Formats: sequence, C-alpha cells, structure tokens
Amino acid sequence: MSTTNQDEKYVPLTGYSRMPEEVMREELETLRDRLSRRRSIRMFSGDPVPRDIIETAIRTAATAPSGANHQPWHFVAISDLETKRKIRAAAEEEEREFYGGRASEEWLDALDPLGTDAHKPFLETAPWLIAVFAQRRGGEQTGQDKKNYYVTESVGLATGMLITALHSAGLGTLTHTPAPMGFLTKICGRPKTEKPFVLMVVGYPAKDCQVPTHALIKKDLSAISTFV
Ligand code: IYR
Repeated sequence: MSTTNQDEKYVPLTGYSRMPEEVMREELETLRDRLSRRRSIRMFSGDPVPRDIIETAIRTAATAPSGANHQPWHFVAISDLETKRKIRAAAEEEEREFYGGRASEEWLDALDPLGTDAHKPFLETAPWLIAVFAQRRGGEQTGQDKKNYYVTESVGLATGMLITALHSAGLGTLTHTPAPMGFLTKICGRPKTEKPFVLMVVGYPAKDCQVPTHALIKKDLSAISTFV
C-alpha cells in the first residue's frame, strides 16, 4: 500500500552534479571561513529583521534529514514585544534559580569564562526569538499522529541548519536553553506532546557587542578526528 500521494516510489535524482575537486576545496574553504566567523552573541541591537528572512531561514532548516522523513519539528517565530517580555520574565525566573543554587559548582565553574548570569535582556531586545519544538508524534504529512523516530537527532540537525542559514544571512544568533523550558510550551500555545528544544535568539549584534575570549578556543583537527 502506498503511504505517499506520489504515483512512483522512486524518481531520478535531480539537482545534483559532481564538482571538480578543485571546486570542492574552494567551496569548502569559503564555507569554513564563513562559519568560523559565527559567534554566539548576547548583546543584540533592536533593529528589525523582516519576517520573510526568518521564514526563509526556517524553510532552510526544514530541509534537514529526519527519522522516516517525519520532520518532527515546529518553529515558533516571535517578534511580538509582549510575548518576548513574557518569555524573558519566565526565563529569568528559571535562571535565577539555576545560578542561585540549582547548578552544581562544577557547572558554574565551567560557565564562569562566559560571564553569563540570570539577566537576559536580549530576550526582549532581539527582534526575533525562534522557539524550536520537538514532536514525539506526527508523520510525514501535516495532521498525522504516528510515532516519530530519532526526534532529538532530527531536531538537532534542523537547528544546526537554522543557525547556519541565519548566520549566512548576516544575522547574529544565540542558542539559549533556559532549564527547564516548559514555560515555552504554554507561552507559545503548543501541545504538551511537544518538547521545547532550544530558544534561538536572532538579530543584529549591538554596536558595542563583545564576545568572550573563551569561545574563541577551538580544538585542533587532530584532537577532534581520527582517520582510519
Ligand atoms: N542556561 C543558562 C546557563 C548556561 C548553560 C550553558 I551549558 C551555557 O553554555 C551557557 C549558559 C544561561 O543561559 O545563562
């Protein structure tokens, strides 16, 4: 029984052509150079970013591979100031508990070089917050209620592509994960079967934006890879 509305189970691969190795190297160097300039920023300008740019970034993220192609993600893009204020208030409440005792000494020590604290003004300043949700149930078609597979892996891949798309558009980002993030379900009006995955903060860096030197430390290829 066919489970798709396509007539054929397979179609020829289109839109693909091999590139010469020299071109591969150039393309990769260009991409590596571009992505290596991405920084997580915590000081955002209030300058607006048009909605269609956020839409295209979300469409790009949604091209990610996913378990059984169920696309188990939902993106809530928030520019409404009242909603951003609610998210900031709820996040700061959780963060105050985190920094005030819930986090272990070891965790706080690990965060010390980043200089983060419970104060999250960027949740209000940045023009867009994108709350990414992971769906336990769904299916390849809108409105289905089948079991989803490899949900965390799939949503992680889509989030990586979202951050890449936003960075490629010249926007600054922060992957923010106030823990626990349950408040996002309520504020964003999502069903309880969806788990908040990450809150992506999006906008232009503030003019006086600074980033921690700690984040500039990158491991060498020999430390992160093994070729057999
Ligand atoms: N969610 C907190 C703490 C935090 C945790 C990690 I791991 C980070 O890499 C950064 C921050 C906060 O956003 O401040």
